[in-house]
Parts: sequence; structure tokens; C-alpha cells
Amino acid sequence: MAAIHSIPKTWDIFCKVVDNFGDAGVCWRLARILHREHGLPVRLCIDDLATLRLLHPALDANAAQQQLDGITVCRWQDAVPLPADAAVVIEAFGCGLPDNYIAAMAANTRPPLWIVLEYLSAESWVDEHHGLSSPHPRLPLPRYFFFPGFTSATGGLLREADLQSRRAAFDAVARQAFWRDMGFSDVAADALTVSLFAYGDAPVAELLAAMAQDAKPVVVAVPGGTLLPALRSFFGVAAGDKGSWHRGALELRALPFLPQARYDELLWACDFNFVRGEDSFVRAQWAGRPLVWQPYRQEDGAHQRKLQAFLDRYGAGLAPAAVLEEFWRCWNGDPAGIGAAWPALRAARRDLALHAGRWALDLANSADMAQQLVEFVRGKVK
Ligand code: TRH
Repeated sequence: MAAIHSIPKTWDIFCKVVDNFGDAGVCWRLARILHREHGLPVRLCIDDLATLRLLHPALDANAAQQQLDGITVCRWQDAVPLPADAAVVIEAFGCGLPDNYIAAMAANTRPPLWIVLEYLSAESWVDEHHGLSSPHPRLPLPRYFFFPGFTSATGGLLREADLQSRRAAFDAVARQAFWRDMGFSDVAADALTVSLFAYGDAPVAELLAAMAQDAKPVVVAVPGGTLLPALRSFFGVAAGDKGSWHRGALELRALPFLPQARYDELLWACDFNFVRGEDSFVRAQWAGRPLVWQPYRQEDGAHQRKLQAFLDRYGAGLAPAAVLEEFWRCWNGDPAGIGAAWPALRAARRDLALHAGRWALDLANSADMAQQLVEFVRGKVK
């Protein structure tokens, strides 16, 4: 992708880590693509370097400012200076901007374009809200909503230009090498491999109990420590966050929290991926494998609407759509149903896999979110 010569100035991204990893995960991915593929000077101001370090272990969590993969990463404490050449400022997920920064923007004769990056949703209202102007209540600052999404009326999904080719190159040999690198033996040819990333309230015990009953082996890889309490209680082990545990057909492999790029490989190495939140959910779609999603729980039940909206889109043209929907419903609120829903989901595996591959190909026909953002900015900064 050629550099955008008409916009060679600094792009600032502001990120507050509310909880978990998604805020940092999305902002880091966006920063990297804008810099690597569009040649833009990007600064990421983030209030939680320790979380970003989990995603990218080369980061120094104590440095106030550093260069990482060509991006300026700065710790966002209080005041953050406005760069003299600021072209665009991205406020991620309604995190706000520092007061001094807003004041400096307002004092600028050519203030940077202010983009409010919103959360991902497959709901239809997103189409009408993407790109709308959101005038500042007091100051003459140009500000716009930017919504990622699944239709051509939205801002699309984050996707690196080389993602599909890297995934295609990740073959059966790379798959086994992945398990060996993680300290495990090769996976048997007839085993089903599953990655499991979920919130602490997911009905993990019900799922593992159902998998243990399978006729063929199931290898479940769990990255990070969120589910360890549930795993320990299921297997009756007192401690340890590494190694593998067995019950019936089930082998569970506990993995550390992986660097972000490595997490993609886990998704490619597995036949089924359980994901959550926003970024892992998108990555599982790019992996082109069957997925199970646990949206981030919201008090007003908005997560259930998001889930249904996605299923309505994803399930179109999928023969076992009802099987998928039933499993997702159980995973997100009816644990007792999992014992019956899991074997049905597993039995639908081939259709689900074909569909997941087609879905990823269709999505890849649209420009990715960073590209669309650059084009959006180009249309506003004349
Ligand atoms: O961590 P998440 O649940 O993040 C969130 C938060 O709940 C956040 O508040 C909310 O705003 C957002 O979702 C919608 O799930 P998510 O979005 O999938 O982010 C996880 C990130 O962590 C993603 O970039 C993938 C990465 N990751 C790794 O790099 N290594 C790992 O081992 C795992 C399990 C994940």
C-alpha cells in the first residue's frame, strides 16, 4: 500500500483500558496497520502500558515514551501535548481526550480531525450512524463517528494486508510446530482442536463435561489465566497454570497469555475457536474456522442484541444455522443446554467449517477498517 502523501502528519490514538484486553488490542492493531501499510506517523497514548505489554512483550511498561514497531507509544497520564503537525486524533471507544489537548486543538487555526472510534456491532442502526458528524458542544472542532462493521455502509473490520497469505501459509506442519513450541506433543490426526478464550462466568465446566464424553479426542487449549479457577475446580487440581490435564476424551492444555501475533496462530491451529469481546471475535472470523462468541456483557442486555444481530447475518445461507444459534444461546446464558448442544455443534463441523471459510473470503472483499479510515479522513481534509 502506498503512503498517503496528502496526509503525512501525525495521527494520535487515545486509548483507555477499561478492563480486559480489547481496548488495547484494537488500538494497537489499528496503530500498526496505519503505520505499516499507510506510512503514517502514529502516536498511541494509552493509560495502561502493562496491558499493552501482554500483547507485545517487547514494550517497556515503565517508559513514559518509546518507539515500538515504528509507533510512538506514550503513557497517558494527565496532560498530553498536541503535536505541532497533528492531522488526525482518534478517540477510541469514548475514552475522551485530555483537557489541555482539546484546548490546544481549539486554539489551532487548522485543528486535527477528531474521530470517535466506536465499538463493533452487526446491528443495522450502525449503517446510519457511521460517519455522522458529532459537533463538539462548545468548541468549533470537526468531529465524526466512525463505526467498524460488517456492511459496506460501515467502516469495515481491521485486517492486515498480509493476513490471508500468512494464514494460508500456516499449514499442517506449522500447526504441529505450534504445539511443540508451546511445550506440548503433536495432536493426534483424529483429534478435534479447540481454543477457549472466554469471560470468567462462561459455563466452562458444562462444556468440558460434554467434551469429555466425545467419541473422539478433543484437545482444548486455554490461553491466559482467566479461566484457571474454573479449570482447576473441574479437574480437581490445586495449583499450576501450565501443562495438560485429562478427562475422558478431553485433553486440556493450559497456555500462557500469548503475544497478539501468536494468538492468531492459535486460532489457525484449531478447528473450533471460542472467542469473546471484539478483537478476538474478529480474528476468529479471519481465521476462517467455526467460532463461538461470548460478547462482553452489558447491563442493559445490549450484548444479547449484538449477538442476535451477528447471528442473523452470519447464519444466512448456513444449513446448520439453528445448531450454531442453539449452542451460542446456551454458551451465553443456558448452561444446562450445553450437554446436548455441544455434540450437535461438533457433528455440524464440516458445514460450519465450509461456511466459515466462505464468510472470511466474503468479508475480505471489502476494504479493511484502517484503509476506510484513511479514505474517510481524506474525504474530510481537503
Ligand atoms: O479482552 P476482551 O474481553 O476485551 C474487551 C473488553 O471487554 C473491553 O472492555 C471491551 O471494550 C471490548 O472487549 C469490546 O476481548 P477482545 O476484544 O477479544 O480482546 C482480547 C485481545 O487480547 C485481542 O487483541 C486478542 C488478544 N489476546 C492475545 O494477544 N493473546 C492471548 O493469549 C489472548 C487470549 C488474547
